[in-house]
Amino acid sequence: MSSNKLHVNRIHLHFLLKQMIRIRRFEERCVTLYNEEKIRGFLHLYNGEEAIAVGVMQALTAEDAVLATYREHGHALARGLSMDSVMAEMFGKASGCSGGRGGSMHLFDSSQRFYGGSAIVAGALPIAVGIALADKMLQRQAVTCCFFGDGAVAEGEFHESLNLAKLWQLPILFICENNLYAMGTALEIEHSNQKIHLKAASYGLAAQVIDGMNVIDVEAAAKLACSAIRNGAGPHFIECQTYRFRGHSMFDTQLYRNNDEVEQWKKKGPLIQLTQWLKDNHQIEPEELQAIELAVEKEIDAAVCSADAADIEPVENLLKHVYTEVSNG
Ligand SMILES: Cc1ncc(C[n+]2csc(CCOP(=O)(O)OP(=O)(O)O)c2C)c(N)n1
Ligand SMILES: [Mg+2]
Repeated sequence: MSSNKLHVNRIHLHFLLKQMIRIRRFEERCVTLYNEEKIRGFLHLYNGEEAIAVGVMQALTAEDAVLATYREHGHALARGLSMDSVMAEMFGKASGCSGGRGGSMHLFDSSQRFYGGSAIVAGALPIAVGIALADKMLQRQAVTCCFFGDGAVAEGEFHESLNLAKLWQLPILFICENNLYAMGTALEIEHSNQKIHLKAASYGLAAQVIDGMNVIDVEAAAKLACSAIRNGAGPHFIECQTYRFRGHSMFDTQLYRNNDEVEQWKKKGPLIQLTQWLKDNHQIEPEELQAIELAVEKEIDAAVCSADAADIEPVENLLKHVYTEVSNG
């Protein structure tokens, strides 16, 4: 683990660890709830990738906009959506952040400028371009941060979006979560050039590749990029190398990868890495770690309890939130 941690204060390191633990434990509980059929539909877990959402979020302000994929529970929690509202959404309840209409893949909260959650691979990129263009035209001092997977890089929308973002010098931070697989398709059988950041550089974006398992490195890179963007340097691109420890979604036989590979990556997982470093450098006591785990468990228990007790939206609301009002005449 890099020595730059020595320059980060203890309280902040504990905060980062807690955020990653919140996401990990929240999703572990979601697995149980899924098996109990409290949560239905698709469920894609961020297990192993937590350092990216948590690290990048440290560079953003409340004015900035955030977009993510269908693997976005971590981004929503790290952005500051309450666990209650995210859990209720997982249950499909009216008190959920998307009114129970979105579920796991469509977490949304415009009050936090968290614009989803999108089931379409690469679907968030053109939306990010639109949001950043609007912010620029309205002279709002905001960065739009768009998270997406390596699978998005094979889509035309990726190339169109990067091109326009650079052409119009838009304030966008593109974060590619390169976990080596698009569902069951390995990067090397999908891409002629597997150095994703070079594709971004070819459109003129400032682009780099970093260790996405190291939350401090992620935070540092995101802060540098955001500060350049805020100073008018145009869009930036960070490829974060990472790995998902579980299957693509709840149903995945994982025949496309072997167990050794998974175990090797688990050894450098973001929680293990930071916890070990804190212990080795006498920056965390066992009781402090226990207190974090306990506080997270309580928060999750409360979120499950309130989601369970919440109502589903009444059927009279069925036609609300569609583009056109339906006339009775
Ligand atoms: C436009 C589109 N094509 C195909 C799919 C089906 N699909 C769902 S997830 C996925 C793979 C995406 O991989 P990646 O972007 O690397 O994200 P990861 O799951 O690894 O986080 C595909 C092809 C989709 N949802 N949208
Ligand atoms: Mg992927």
